[in-house]
Amino acid sequence: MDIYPRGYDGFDSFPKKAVEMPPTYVLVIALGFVGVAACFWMYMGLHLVAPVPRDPRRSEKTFTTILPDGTRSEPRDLPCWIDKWSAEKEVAKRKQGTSSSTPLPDIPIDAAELFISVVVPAYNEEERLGGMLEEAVAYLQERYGDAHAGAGGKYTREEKSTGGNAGWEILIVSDGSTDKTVDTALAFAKEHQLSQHPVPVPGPRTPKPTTSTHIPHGSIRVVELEQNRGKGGAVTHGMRHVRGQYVVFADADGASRFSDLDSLVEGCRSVEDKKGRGVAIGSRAHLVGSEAVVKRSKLRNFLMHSFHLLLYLLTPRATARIKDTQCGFKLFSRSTLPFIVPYMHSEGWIFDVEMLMLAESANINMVEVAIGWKEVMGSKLNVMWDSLGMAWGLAVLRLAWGLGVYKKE
Ligand SMILES: Nc1nc2c(ncn2[C@@H]2O[C@H](COP(=O)(O)OP(=O)(O)O)[C@@H](O)[C@H]2O)c(=O)[nH]1
Ligand SMILES: [Mg+2]
Repeated sequence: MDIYPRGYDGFDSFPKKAVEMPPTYVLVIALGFVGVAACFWMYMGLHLVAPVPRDPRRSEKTFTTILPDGTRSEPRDLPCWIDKWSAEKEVAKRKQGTSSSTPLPDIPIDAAELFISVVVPAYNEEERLGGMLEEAVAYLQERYGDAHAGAGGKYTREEKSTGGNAGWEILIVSDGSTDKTVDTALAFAKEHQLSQHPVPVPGPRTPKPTTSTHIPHGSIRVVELEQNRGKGGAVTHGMRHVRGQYVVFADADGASRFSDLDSLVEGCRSVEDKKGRGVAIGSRAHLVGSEAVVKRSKLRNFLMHSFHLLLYLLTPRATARIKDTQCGFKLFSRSTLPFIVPYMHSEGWIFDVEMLMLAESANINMVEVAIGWKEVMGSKLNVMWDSLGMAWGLAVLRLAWGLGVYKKE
């Protein structure tokens, strides 16, 4: 059937009327306005979506440990280098006045009290934490010795100068855990402090351990965040309260081979600048193609490669060159901390990238060190959602840096 009225012969039969275009300069001005408005709203929107870490609550600035008689301590004030440092910085700023454009001089932080601090972010880790701690304390005690006695371990005695610091501490930051993570940590500390031959706890690398390590009292401290913040929030909180000359963070599941810690310390020392600043990044890049990585789901590997591409495109040069930014085993020398920790924003999985970008922006040398790794059952990472979250987090982070929403002040 013919559905068009008689006489219709296509568009050409419509009356032709010339549409009058506005002059080019009007178009350019209008486009300019749209561009400026878009930037303005993006900038305002960024302020809304860019994470701003909340201040620590009173109880989060305390820790619990096991006393020499085996009882659980009352919450005690957690030593905190950053509070004193921030106050001194404020005073220096005021003295200098707002009009001065000369950069503030570096303000040093409290001196180290021991050789190494291990920060362990732990979110509902009652199952996995014990095995990780078993492996960690065996290594720490043997290598770095007893902080109380001032007696060093093998590393301190035989190998390198440690600036007079011996000993170690573990700071477990329970990230709003709702299971028995805290009790597990303190029960482990009690058993390993009181008994000369504690009952060993199986871990990912030693499913049937035969020996265990007696540890000095107070070397394991537990801090509890009132609400879950995410791995980045937990690690940053821990790093604000460390006493070590070196600081490493490690996952609670024991996925990284703890005995690779010395390689991180050595790696860091090899790149430290005159101010003693350096970062050593545990890396699993050499394992790509190996069983550990191939065993992961195809989706996880695909997302990993996409994330690498995004990182390469979005991050500045030195950070983009790091092959494995996400490894949960990174070490910082103490004098590096005030260039990174006070300026952290990311609460979730993308925090590693922010740490590296901050190090890069302060011209701190970074080195990647190959470490052993074992996928451990029970990961709470949701591959799909957390990957999307990381991509979003990275974009927000990059924009917030680029547009001056995040400042180093
Ligand atoms: N999933 C998760 N892990 C957290 C959180 N806060 C701290 N963590 C710790 O982050 C570390 C890595 O977590 P894991 O689930 O093993 O992730 P994966 O190794 O990337 O698969 C562990 O020590 C967790 O306990 C959180 O909010 N969610
Ligand atoms: Mg893990």
